[in-house]
Amino acid sequence: MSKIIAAKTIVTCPGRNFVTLKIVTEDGTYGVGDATLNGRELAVEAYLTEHVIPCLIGRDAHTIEDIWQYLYKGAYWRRGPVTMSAIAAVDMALWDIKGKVAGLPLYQLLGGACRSSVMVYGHANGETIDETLTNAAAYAQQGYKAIRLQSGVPGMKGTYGVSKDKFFYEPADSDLPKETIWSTEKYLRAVPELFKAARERLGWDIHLLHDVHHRLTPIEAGRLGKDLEPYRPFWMEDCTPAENQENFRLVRQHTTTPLAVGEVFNSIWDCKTLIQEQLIDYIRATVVHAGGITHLRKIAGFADLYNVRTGCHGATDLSPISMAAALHFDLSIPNFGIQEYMRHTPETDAVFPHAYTFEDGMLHPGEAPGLGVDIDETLAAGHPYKRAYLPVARREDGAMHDW
Ligand code: CS2
Ligand code: MG
Repeated sequence: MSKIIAAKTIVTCPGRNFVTLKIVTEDGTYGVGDATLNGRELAVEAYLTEHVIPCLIGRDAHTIEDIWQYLYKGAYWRRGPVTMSAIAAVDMALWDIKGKVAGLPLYQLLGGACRSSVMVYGHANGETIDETLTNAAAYAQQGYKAIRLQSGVPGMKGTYGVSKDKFFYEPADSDLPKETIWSTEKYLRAVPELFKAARERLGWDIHLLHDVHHRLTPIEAGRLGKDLEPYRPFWMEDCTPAENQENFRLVRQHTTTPLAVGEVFNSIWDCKTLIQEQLIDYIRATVVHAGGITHLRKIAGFADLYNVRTGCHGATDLSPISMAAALHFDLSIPNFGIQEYMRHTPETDAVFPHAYTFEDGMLHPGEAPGLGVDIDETLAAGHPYKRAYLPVARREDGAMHDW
């Protein structure tokens, strides 16, 4: 028994907003969990403070599965990004505590390492194909084995994935949602050109990825997948919205390009059909938005039965706590595929000191007990919350489109 005696949230904005949960037990051990939901941060913060923390006090921090079930079933209102991010934060913090008490890095508690380190992909983007590929070549130079390519589309302003600051892409950059313009036709012409040029310039010994960000209909996605086949992409991500999982049947009928989806999923129910019917190759559900390590392990176990591998979301709006949790998880499961790794800014790294390290295109969570990541509360207090929104997209006739 290790009784929970206190818990609190910490909201900080070292360049972007992060919400952290800290749980303390009677012997003074504490654990940290990420509760960041981009653009809706304070909803999760309030959910934790008002509705979860009071229920945690006095419980045994070691009963991770029971607390998970208590928060999930006990809420009555199941699933959804706010609830599942709050549960995830508790779950991460409790695994952190268990690791610290055991004196073991979390991956050891999850069954031990299945691989020596975790292959990650970086983000190369630019206004033009040339600029994108110059950035991609720089990633390759740093040892990256996999790179995501996003490039500006001629005739379209503000394409998804193209940043002002090339090194640290941060889409949530305005006080109110910024409006961008979208043209499916222009986009569908541009992406195959990008991949053709990429293979000519970067060769074939590097994995290339692309994120469609839910912008296409299933048949348009099928066409893009087919057009990209000659360049052998590692995956085509979020090619069409997945609320209707059957959408992917149509995409699958038309292309052999591997499909990845799931960064906005909250639970195993969001991907049950996708996995069971083998409509996807990579599931991108992630620790913070899909109910924590406890639930993500269930998703991965289910996916393994159907030859679906993982490719956890790892954008900068997931704090280093989520990154650490993802790395322990990635190291320990048999059907790991790839891990997204968008580097955090030095300000964020200073607020969240961490044990994970990058070498030669691979990440390792390190050997510190628990998650191996902490929060410097004094530094965090120096960066107060600042409202920030993701952009929205409109078609050329003004109608709303998926951003
Ligand atoms: C993206 C994200 O990393 C990705 O694949 O789709 O940048 C996404 O836009 C943000 O995480 C949204 O919060
Ligand atoms: Mg994405």
